[in-house]
Amino acid sequence: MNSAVETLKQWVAESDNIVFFGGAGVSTESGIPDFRSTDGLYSQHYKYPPEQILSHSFFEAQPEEYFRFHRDKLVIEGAKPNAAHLKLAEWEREGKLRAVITQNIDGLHQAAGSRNVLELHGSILRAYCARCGKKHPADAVNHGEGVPRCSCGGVIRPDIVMYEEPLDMDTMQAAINYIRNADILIIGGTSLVVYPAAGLIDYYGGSKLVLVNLAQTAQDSRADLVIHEKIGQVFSQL
Ligand code: CNA
Repeated sequence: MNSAVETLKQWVAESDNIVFFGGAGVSTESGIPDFRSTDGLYSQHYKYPPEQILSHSFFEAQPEEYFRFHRDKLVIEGAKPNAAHLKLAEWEREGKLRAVITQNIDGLHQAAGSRNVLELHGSILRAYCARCGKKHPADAVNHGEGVPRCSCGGVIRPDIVMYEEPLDMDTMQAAINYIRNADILIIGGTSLVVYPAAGLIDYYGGSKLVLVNLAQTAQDSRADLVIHEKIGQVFSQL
């Protein structure tokens, strides 16, 4: 175990107020591609960049293309929580971790047993009618062909926050409160470039800011501990 991981282990052992804030890199070891890694969705040369397809205006203008991408790239059959998801759930059960704040939409934290999960960008495991708001099983969105329709004629959409759409303010405020009051803030698997979520780091005022990310981020210099390794591999040592 290297000395940074050793230090993190020590900090975790002493704390009962850990908050975790993560992104797509938390799930790559579960087989779900992120956006910005070399084998991430940006490098896969889809017809349009992911941020364009996952935008509200694109969804409205070209729903067929949206659903093709959604089913092809966002829904990964059989993906299971990895060591990072499992460790976070364990810390919560032990009373050490207060909240998981995630930009992910894959539901893997809950699958691992985490209960207090703040999903900033929603979840592909929920769906609703874009016209009448009726809730629908996510299956219609995640599987099958073409554009799924509600009995009212509206399009059934995933309960995710698309680009150009606002984040839920209550979820954002709750995330801010957890981060403001955290003893240790561990940020993992996120490039910290997608706002407003990336701005959450500004609310942490403590002295144990930990970044666990494969690639460097623009925020590395602010952290008290930086680990450029795979998060599942790191967390399996904690
Ligand atoms: P991103 O911009 O793709 O950045 C991911 C970061 O994680 C990169 O800096 C990588 O270096 C790093 N990384 C990749 N694998 C690992 C690993 N095993 N261990 C540690 N670090 C790793 O993704 P962000 O989350 O920062 O961007 C925000 C978007 C991506 C959010 O809106 C997400 O909803 C969206 N997204 C989510 C998923 C998902 O739900 N699993 C998948 C793809 C994209």
